[in-house]
Amino acid sequence: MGLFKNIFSSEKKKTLDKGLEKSKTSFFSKLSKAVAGKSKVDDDVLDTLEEVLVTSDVGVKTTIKIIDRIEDRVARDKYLGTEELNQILREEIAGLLSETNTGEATDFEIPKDKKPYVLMVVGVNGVGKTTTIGKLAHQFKNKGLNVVLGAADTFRAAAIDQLQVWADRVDVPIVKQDMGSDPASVAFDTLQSGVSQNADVIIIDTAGRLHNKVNLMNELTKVKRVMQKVIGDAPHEVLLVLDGSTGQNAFEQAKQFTAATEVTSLAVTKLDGTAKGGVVIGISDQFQIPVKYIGVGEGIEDLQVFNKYEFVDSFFK
Ligand SMILES: Nc1nc2c(ncn2[C@@H]2O[C@H](COP(=O)(O)OP(=O)(O)O)[C@@H](O)[C@H]2O)c(=O)[nH]1
Ligand SMILES: [Mg+2]
Repeated sequence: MGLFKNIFSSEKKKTLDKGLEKSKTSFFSKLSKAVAGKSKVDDDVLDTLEEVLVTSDVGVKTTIKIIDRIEDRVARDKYLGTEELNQILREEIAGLLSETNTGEATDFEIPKDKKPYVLMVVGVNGVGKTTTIGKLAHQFKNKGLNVVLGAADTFRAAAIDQLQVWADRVDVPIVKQDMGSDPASVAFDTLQSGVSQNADVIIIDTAGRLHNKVNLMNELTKVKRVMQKVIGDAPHEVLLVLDGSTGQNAFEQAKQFTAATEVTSLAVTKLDGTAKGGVVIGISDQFQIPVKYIGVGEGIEDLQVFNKYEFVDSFFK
């Protein structure tokens, strides 16, 4: 068992390393420039370091915390090379994230007394909701759980088709209606179907146009209310999906969504192929809601449970 676990985690780590390559390269080259020709940590180096973190999408508040920690730790005017500075950064950021009260990385735990367990997925259009649902369904299925998908993004026909493609790929049932039908009605049908099939997990896809509009939030509230007619305490999880490649924009969306609707966990997607991976560090530090998953590719296996330490380790290698 131990051996398999190690093989699996090293595969996982490789995908993560590869996914974060762009963020890393960009960060490292900025960091190297910041300390090039410097022989000690002076105000100038700290200012530049601050700039490097902010431009790597870590966010201003988290950056200030990191700089404070480094100031406390490193004696002023001490000589430090890029490697050493990087090592200190890694330790301080890992330390900072370990103090957030969102706990250790875990999968969604499906409690035995919540059957079916209802997971509602929300987020702005294009962030990766449907893809993340497909990947999650695959993971649940691999654990031997019966999954039912609900196509409550009825805004575009393509959105329904896309969830159907994932349902076929993963080989799980899907409940859908025509484009333009009431999302709450689809959610209702899905929960009824899930109950009658004795499903373990139900995942509801939702539309995500215009997160800053009151009607989207009203629609989500209505979807929830209607689901509760079938399962009183549904949804058990509301997963907000954020597109990591949009950097600070993802941060803004997290702020707006969590203010407007109850979100219980976060997923940050598209960390592969972007230099903005630092945003996960800021989000993880600033929100009380745990980042549960990260998307590191378009493939079915490219969704990882977010582990703060692994992430920092990959980012600052
Ligand atoms: N590279 C990459 N692409 C992703 C990831 N997650 C989703 N995508 C792509 O992002 C696009 C939008 O995803 P989709 O699931 O349709 O977003 P939705 O509108 O929120 O449902 C699709 O082309 C996906 O393949 C990821 O982790 N990495
Ligand atoms: Mg979609």
